[in-house]
Amino acid sequence: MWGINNITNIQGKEPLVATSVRAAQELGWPAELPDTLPMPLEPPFVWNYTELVDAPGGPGAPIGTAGRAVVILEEGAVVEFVLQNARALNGVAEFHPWHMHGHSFWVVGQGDGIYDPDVDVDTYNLENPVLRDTVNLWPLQWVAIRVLADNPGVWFFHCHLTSHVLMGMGLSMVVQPDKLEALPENVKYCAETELDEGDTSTAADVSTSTEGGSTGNGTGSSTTGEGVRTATSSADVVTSLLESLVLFMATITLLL
Ligand SMILES: [Cu+2]
Repeated sequence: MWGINNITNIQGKEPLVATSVRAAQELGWPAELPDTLPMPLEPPFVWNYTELVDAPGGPGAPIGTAGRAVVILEEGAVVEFVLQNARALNGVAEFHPWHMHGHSFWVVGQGDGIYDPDVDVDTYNLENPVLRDTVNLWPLQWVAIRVLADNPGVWFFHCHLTSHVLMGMGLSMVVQPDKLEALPENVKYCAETELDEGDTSTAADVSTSTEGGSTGNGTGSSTTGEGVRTATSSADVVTSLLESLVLFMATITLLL
């Protein structure tokens, strides 16, 4: 399994967007989301990420929890993620193409070794950073991105290697779900979704019948986002931070 700040992301029984909309409607926003693990702002355990976990100073063993990893955001928040590649337990450092749904982000920094905010922030490109929805986290490197959370919904941010995402390398950004439309009544628990008695409709029928229906902009995992912003506005957003969330990522594999 992979861990991000010691959390292995696993899918819950209920779609996270349903959990989020209900909590936002009942409790207001921001709200605590049931059955989720909020991502800590910094790694709970710090060691030399370019060395094995059992190297001197390391934790000595894989540590962590598993659940629905979330970052709870208000619309308009400017967020900085620092992704730190860490050597896996088998000694290999892999690369990870991290992809964000719902938003594009600016790649403001990238470097070798272990991220050091006292040094590396000064190397950021805040003048004309590239705008992307995927960035490679190379072996034993770090990368810093900034994103304007301006698209209400539940958006997966994850390594795009299929085996890695299935092994838990991802998190969900939950952005202002109180602004979503109510979900359709037939959004059920994932494990309980089934045809109603007497429902003989085919998949094609379902596709046709739902076409044109509006389910809000956060009910799926659309990769289309809301389009690309211009470089002119990127500089404005990148340099005029209203709120900055620094998030480290530490990756761990469990030996099977
Ligand atoms: Cu990966």
